[in-house]
Amino acid sequence: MGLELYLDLLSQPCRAVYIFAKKNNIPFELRTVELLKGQHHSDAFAQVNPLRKVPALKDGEFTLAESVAILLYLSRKYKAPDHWYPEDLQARARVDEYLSWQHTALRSSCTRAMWQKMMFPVFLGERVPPETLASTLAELDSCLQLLEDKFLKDQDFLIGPHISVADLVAITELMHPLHLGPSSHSPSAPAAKSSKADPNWLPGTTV
Ligand SMILES: N[C@@H](CCC(=O)N[C@@H](CS)C(=O)NCC(=O)O)C(=O)O
Repeated sequence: MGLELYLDLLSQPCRAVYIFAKKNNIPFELRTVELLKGQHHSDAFAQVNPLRKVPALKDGEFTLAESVAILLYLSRKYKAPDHWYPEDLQARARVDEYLSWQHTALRSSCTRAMWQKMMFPVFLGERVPPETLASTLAELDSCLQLLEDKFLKDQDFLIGPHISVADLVAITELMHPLHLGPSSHSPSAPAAKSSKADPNWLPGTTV
């Protein structure tokens, strides 16, 4: 059996892995794991990823969890063009810096905003206190400001003039707040730059 990717495209890190594999013509079998049906808790999936989260990868007998590890594995194994994960020591360190930062910063802010603005009220019928939501959105705003000030600056992409895995990880996270409506700090700068300024851009359509 060749490469298998266990994904649910509702998930941001799964979309980053999916776009990367598609864009780089990496042959894989898509194994859909429907989170909303709880399929990630099945015993069969636990054999692939005992952490019971998507994305996950199986390559022969080798299994791997964590989107960043999966992206880097694919990039190395399939020798993706250099700009995705540059060989240059300092350029690579910049990508690593972003990938390390985003877990506890942009990813957690975007996820919290999505749950409080959409998942709790719309799917679970639970009201989120306005002050809780306001504080979450303020935190998201300051995170977006850091994203611009520290990483994007006046560049086209997070690491410079070319797209890297950092941009994929960022844009798939940013799609959530973009679809939740405007915020006082527009996340459109990095998203727009990486998406050629089309607010309707969806991954997979233009990359
Ligand atoms: N750090 C992990 C996060 C993976 C993750 O949180 N996946 C979510 C979907 S976005 C999941 O599988 N959630 C199921 C659960 O927590 O029960 C990564 O980057 O791959």
